[in-house]
Amino acid sequence: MIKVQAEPHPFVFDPGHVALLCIDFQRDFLEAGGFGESLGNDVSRLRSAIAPTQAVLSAFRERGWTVIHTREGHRPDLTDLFPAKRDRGNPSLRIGEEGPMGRLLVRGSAGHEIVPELAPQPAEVVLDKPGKGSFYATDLETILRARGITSLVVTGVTTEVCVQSTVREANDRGFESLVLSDCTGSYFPEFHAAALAMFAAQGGIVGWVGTSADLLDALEQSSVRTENPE
Ligand code: C5J
Repeated sequence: MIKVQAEPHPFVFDPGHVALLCIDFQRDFLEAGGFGESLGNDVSRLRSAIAPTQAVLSAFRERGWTVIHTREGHRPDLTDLFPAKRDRGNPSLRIGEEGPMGRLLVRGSAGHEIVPELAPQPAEVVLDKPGKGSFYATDLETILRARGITSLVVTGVTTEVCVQSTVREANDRGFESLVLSDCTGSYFPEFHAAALAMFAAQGGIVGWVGTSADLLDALEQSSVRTENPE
């Protein structure tokens, strides 16, 4: 078992049953001209999550552990887009309209792709979802159960929308989630802080919150123990 410093108490997981979730690191949310910017957001605020997530991704890849990337987006004919989602707010461009990176939040558009820094490798699962939560209208639960996954390390954007929905959905399905504070990000620093506080409050009512440094430290120590058994 591997033990990681976290709030509200250490996160303990079995390395044979863990997956890394990288939620919606898409150009549409992180780059200028995408869906995030169409809503009036400063997209540069999400970029601090990229470098620490790269380090965690590398650690999972080196160990051959499951990595799952999600992407929020819709079919090109928009048959899976509810009017309630399409018509919400007052964006400069709506979902499905043509922007500088192609049609906003539409599968196959350049903006729908994951940023190159965190691009999936061929063996990794890439899961397209029409909603905010990663379990809604996807086969994520089937994939996790088929692989015997019980613990999730969660990274992604945005903390209080797709990350929060996913971690709550995971919790209700019996998965244990460690959300990495520096590998998640929001256009609103106060929402980022509040969402993280909510996960770990009340004894970890939704999950655990930690840092990439503490996770990587725990992984390193467990490798040393495995290489030099006492
Ligand atoms: C949003 C997401 N914020 N991935 N999506 O609309 O968090």
